[in-house]
Amino acid sequence: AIFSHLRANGHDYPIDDSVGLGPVFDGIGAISGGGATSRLLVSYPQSQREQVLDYLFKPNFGASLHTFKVEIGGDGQSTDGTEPSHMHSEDDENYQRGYEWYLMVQAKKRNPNIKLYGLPWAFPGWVGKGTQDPYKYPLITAKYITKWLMGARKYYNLTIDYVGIWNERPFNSNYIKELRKTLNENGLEKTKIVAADNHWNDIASAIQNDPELAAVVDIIGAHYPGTMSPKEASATGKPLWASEDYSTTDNKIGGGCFARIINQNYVNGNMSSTIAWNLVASYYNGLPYPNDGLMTANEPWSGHYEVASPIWLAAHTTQFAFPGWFYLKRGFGSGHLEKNGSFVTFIDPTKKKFAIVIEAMSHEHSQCIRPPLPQYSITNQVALFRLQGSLKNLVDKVTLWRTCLKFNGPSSLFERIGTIPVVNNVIELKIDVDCTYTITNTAGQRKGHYPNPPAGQEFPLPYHDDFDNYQIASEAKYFADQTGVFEIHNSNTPKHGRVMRQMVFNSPISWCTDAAQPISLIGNSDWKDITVQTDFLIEKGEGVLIAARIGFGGCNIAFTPGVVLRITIHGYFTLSEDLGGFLTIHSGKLLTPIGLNTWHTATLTVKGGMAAATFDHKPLFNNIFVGYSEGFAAIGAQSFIPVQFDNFSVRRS
Ligand code: 147
Repeated sequence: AIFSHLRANGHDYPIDDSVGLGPVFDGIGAISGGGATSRLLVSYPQSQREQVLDYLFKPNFGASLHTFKVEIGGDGQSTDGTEPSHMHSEDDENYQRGYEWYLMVQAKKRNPNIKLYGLPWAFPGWVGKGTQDPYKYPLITAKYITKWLMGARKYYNLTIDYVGIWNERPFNSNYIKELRKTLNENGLEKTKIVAADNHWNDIASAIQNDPELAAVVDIIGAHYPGTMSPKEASATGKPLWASEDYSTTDNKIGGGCFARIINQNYVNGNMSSTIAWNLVASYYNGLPYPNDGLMTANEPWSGHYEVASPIWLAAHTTQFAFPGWFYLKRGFGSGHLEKNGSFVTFIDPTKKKFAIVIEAMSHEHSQCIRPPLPQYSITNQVALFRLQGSLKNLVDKVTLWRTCLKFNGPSSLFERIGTIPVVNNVIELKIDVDCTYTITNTAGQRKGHYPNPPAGQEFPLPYHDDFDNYQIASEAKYFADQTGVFEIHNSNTPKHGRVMRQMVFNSPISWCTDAAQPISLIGNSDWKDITVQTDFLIEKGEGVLIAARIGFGGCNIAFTPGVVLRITIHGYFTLSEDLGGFLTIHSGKLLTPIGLNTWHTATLTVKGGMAAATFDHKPLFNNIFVGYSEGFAAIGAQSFIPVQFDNFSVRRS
C-alpha cells in the first residue's frame, strides 16, 4: 500500500526475458590509431603510463574496455600522424615498430578477455604496386594483412579477434573473400571479419546480393551512425556495430555523448557494440581533434594526464556487463524512458546476473561531433522497473551507481550510491536530467583512483636528443611523424651511434593526404622564437628539411605553412614559408656541395619576423623576413628517401 502511492508517480517498465532475449552484447571499446593517437602515451614515465593504462583497460577500475581496436599501421597519414607498417617494402617484415603491439600486450595483461580488432587506414605503396588501389592485387593485400595477424600471434602471442577492411574507404567483395581465404589458410579461422567500417547501406546490400560475401562477413560495422541503422542492415542477420563513434572533446558533453550513444546505439539502432575514437588523446593539442579521447595524456615530459568523464560513463556499462551477455529486447528491458533518455538491460547467460543502465542526458549536454542530434527535451522522472521472467523473485535489493554531470559545479562521477530495495519485484528510481545510473545485482565494481599525477607543464626547452637510448625500430620520444616514418637505427658512422632514419621510400596508398615530404613534428604548436639544430646525412636522393613554425599536421600536413629550410645534395638551399616549397622566399648556394653519406650540421633560427640559418657551423643567411607565425619544430626530407638525423636540439632564440 505504501508503494502503490509512489508507483502512481512513476512510469512502469517491464524487465522481462520471458519473451526471449535480445542480441548478444559484443562489448564497449575504443580505438588507438587512425592515426597516431597514442603517440605521446608511450613516452610517459612508466608509473604514469601504467596508471593511464589501468584507467583504460583494468577490469573493475575505470573504462575497463571490452574491445581494443588498433590501426594496422600503413606508413601514411591517418588523422594525427602516420603509423609504421610491419612491411615498409615487399621484402621487409618487422613486428617491433610503433606502439600498437605494446598497447595490445598491456591491454591483454590487464584483461585477458579483452577482444582485439585490427583495421588498416593507409597501406604502404608496394601493396598497390604504385597505384592508390589496395584492391588491385587482392591477394597481395590479403597476405599483407594476414601477416600482421600472424606477427601478433608469433611475436606477442596475441589472438586478433576481429579484422576490418579499409577504414572509411570503399570495400571490395572480392578482396574480402580473398582475405577470409588467406586467414583460414594461415590458421586464423577464428578471426572474424568486420565490414566495412564506413556506411550501412552499401555493405548491407552487397551482403544481401552475394551469398558468398554473406558467408565471409561476420559483423557489419558502421561509423558515426547517430544511433540509427536501416532495416537493410538488420535484414542481413549480422550483428551490427558502431565500429567507430564518439570523437568528441572529453569534457562533460563528451561524457554525455558517450553515455547516450552507448545506450541508444542499441535502443534505436539495434547495435551490439560501440567503439570510441579514440582511446586516449595522446597527441599534441595543435593536431586535429584535440582531446577527442576517452581521456587525455599528451604531456609525457611532465607525466600529467587527465582522467575525463567518458571514462566513468563507459564504466557504467563496462564494469557491469560483458561480451557474451545478452541485451533484453526493446520494450522488455530496453527502450526510451517516458520523458526521454533511455535504459538498457543486460543479462548474463545463466540469467542470474543483470544490470540496467539508464541515461537521461539532455540534448545540449550530449551532442557528439557528428551527426547532428535531432532536438528533444527531457525532464526529471521516476521509473518503476518491474522484474519478470528469470529476474522475478531473484533479488530483494540491488546496488545503484550514479554519475551526474553538472555544468555549473563539480559533477559526481561513477559513485556507488548504495543498495535500494526491490519491492514486489519493482525497483523504483528517481531519474534526474544529465545523470546516468546503473542498477545491478553484481558486485566488484570500483571507481579506480591514483594520486593526482604531476602538474602540467609546457614542453621543456632547451631540448636535446642524440637518439642513442632507444630500441632499434622504435620511434624517438615526442616526435610526431606526419608523413613518412622516422625510426631509430644504427648509423653507418660508429661515432653517431643510433640515429633517427626516415624509412618510407615510396609514397603510400594514402588514407587522406600525405605530403610529398616526409616530416616529423616536435614541441608545441605555439612556438615562435626558437633555434632548431640537427646533424643529418642523406643516403640517397635530393635533400633534407629543417623547419620551425609548422602550423599544423594531420590530413592537412601537405598544406601547412612554416619556415622551412631545404638543403640539397647539389649544394643549394632554399627557405620557404610552406612545407610544399611553393612559397620560396630565399635561396642560394652552399659553400661546398654536400654529397651523399656525409654528416653535416644545420641550424634554423626564427626570431620575431626574421629567420637565419647556419650550415656546418658557418652562417648561411641572416635577417630574412619570414613574417610572424608560430608552430612546431620539424625535421624532414625533400621526398621519400632515406635520411638520417642525429643530435637534434631546440632552444629559445
Ligand atoms: C574518422 C576517422 O575514421 C578517424 O580516423 C578520425 O579521423 C575521426 C575523427 O573524428 O574521424 O573519419 C571521419 C572524418 C570525417 C567524417 C566522418 C568520419 N565526417 O566529416 O563525417
